[in-house]
Amino acid sequence: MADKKNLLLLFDHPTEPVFMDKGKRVTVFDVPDSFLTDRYRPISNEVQNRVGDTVEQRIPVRDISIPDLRIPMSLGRDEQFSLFLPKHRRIAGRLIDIFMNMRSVDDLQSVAVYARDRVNPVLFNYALSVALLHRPDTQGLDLPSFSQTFPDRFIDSQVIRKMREESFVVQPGSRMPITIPRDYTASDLDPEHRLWYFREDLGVNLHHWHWHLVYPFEASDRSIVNKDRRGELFYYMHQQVIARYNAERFSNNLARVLPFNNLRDPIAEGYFPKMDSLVASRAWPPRFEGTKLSDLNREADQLNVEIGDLERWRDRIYEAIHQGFVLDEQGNRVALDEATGIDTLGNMIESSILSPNRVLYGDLHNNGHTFISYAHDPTSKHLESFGVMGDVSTAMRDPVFYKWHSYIDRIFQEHKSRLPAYTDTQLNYTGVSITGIQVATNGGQPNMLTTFWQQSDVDMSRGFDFLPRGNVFARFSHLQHLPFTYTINVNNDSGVQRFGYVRIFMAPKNDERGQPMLMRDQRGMMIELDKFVAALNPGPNTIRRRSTESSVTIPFERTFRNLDANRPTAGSPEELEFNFCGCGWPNHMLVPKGLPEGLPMVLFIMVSNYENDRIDQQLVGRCSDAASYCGVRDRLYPDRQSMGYPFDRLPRTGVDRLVNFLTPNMSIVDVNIRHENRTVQRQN
Ligand code: CUO
Repeated sequence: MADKKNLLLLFDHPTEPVFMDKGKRVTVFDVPDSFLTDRYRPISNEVQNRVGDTVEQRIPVRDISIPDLRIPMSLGRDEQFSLFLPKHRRIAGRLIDIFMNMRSVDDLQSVAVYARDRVNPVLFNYALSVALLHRPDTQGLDLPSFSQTFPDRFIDSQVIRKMREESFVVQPGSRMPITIPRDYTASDLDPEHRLWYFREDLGVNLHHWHWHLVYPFEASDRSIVNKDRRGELFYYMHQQVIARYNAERFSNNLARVLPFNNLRDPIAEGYFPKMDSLVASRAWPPRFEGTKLSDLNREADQLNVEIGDLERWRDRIYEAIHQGFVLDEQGNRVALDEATGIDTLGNMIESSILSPNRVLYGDLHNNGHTFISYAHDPTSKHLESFGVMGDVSTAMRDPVFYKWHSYIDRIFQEHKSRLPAYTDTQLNYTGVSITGIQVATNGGQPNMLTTFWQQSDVDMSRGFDFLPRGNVFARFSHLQHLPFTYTINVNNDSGVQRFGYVRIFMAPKNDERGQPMLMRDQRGMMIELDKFVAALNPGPNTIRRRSTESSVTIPFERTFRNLDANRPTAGSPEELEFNFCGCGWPNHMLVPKGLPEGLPMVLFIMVSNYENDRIDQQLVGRCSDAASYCGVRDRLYPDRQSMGYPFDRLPRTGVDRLVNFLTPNMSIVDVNIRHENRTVQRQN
């Protein structure tokens, strides 16, 4: 029987023919001759034995009759694949179905080997990833990081060239890491470029790609899409990205991002990605400053959408929000209520196939990505493909991503602002009060956080095709912070043991003009840092929690998942933990950069009554440690409150400042984030 782990080798060297050697142990698939493509079939002997004696492992591939692949093959091998294009989604859906429906791992392996050299490599990677994440017989597999398979989507093309040279000329043991320059996409003439370290961070982009992989918006098997509160999670994860981005803007003396709320306005910001697509062998197109959107009419992509369509969808969405209900396809009213309204809107605005009515409310957010990504060639006159906004692995690089998503968030907030405010009673936890909170780095001053730069090396060799084997490392600079610990003093006067859900957020203290923020502004800038359950014994309790335990983040090693090293022992509980997914905000980006002189922030901690919040379910054997933005695989979102609680709604009347919002089970403290402009090398 085929070993499911071998399927992962099919991700290696995505544009090389399938019979070429794979993996760190030289492994080849014994491909039936009839599976080879026309170029290689006549010389099968020659090509299949090209690695010769060095082969350490041969994987037999059964010759089965292959399902009809015409639809997946209708996308060219060297075209750019994008999930935002309906045509490509249909094609992907078909391939996912084929992979999902194979009866056994053996058959899946055969069809995947056959398909690999015939379908578009990015489409192949996506469809196989979705299938491996969702098939019951391929659970526990650890998908390779997308940045290692397609490094061209994450790093400068000049670096790629240097890495090729290094792998070609130098033996594996003597290769040096190639440094990705810190400032390669623009100069300081562009103020937006100050945010390069956020927008172009490998971990941030990997998180976003992974999130969309775990929460696809379309699949013919509805259960793949229909996950617990996925619409709400779409809203919340992206809302948090904007909140984080704005804190980074404050860390660079820039004002909050302005939403792209008039689709006919020119987009002030330009973006020149300086990346080449490995699959298309073309540069990712840039967008010049002041580019305007145009109606799209791209025959080959089956795209014919007008800006007017987007505006109509937007108006209908606003109308639904103001009326408090949406109309489903049968004309029934579906209430946008406190419990499920945001989830409905999330699916409707994104949109996913769970949208109550795609004819009426359209496909606003996805089309925004598409319009922006084709702004340079809306009619395909120049045969150009989409820009970085057209793909989830690259979209966050572009400043316009944040403008678009701020706008999308504004629509969600329109709904949230119409919900009743949480009352004192709802917010309070009778008998439980916080008497003090503090945050400190090891041996550091209380309530002072420190950030700096770090250089880390990531092995990119899986994605380097047609080159000698062996590791080849990219060295990149990223933000980092000193780890810290929260100390929370909580009194439990109830006389019995209770449980609290500890919710930790942070937001800038002042606005861009240096004025203390109003609660209604500040709540939108609250960054979730952590959420966890704590047992509260009668009397005083001291809770300590480390920043590395955050429910928002995953550790560096998991973001970059080096599958060969750092792997927990097979079968151990740690391995099960390791296996879930690379979804999770990268821990190195937990804390905003801050300013050299310190960025004043306010830390907020609330202990809510866990009895009201708890979801009873078993979490054993599933990675659930980055649940805040990613949920828990095959489980319910582990919090009964709305995502972003208690800041997801406007404060009750009379509360204009955060300090007036506090009930006894909440506390705030001023925190300063100081940035030290120094670079340390990560010790691997
Ligand atoms: Cu994640 Cu617009 O949804 O990028």
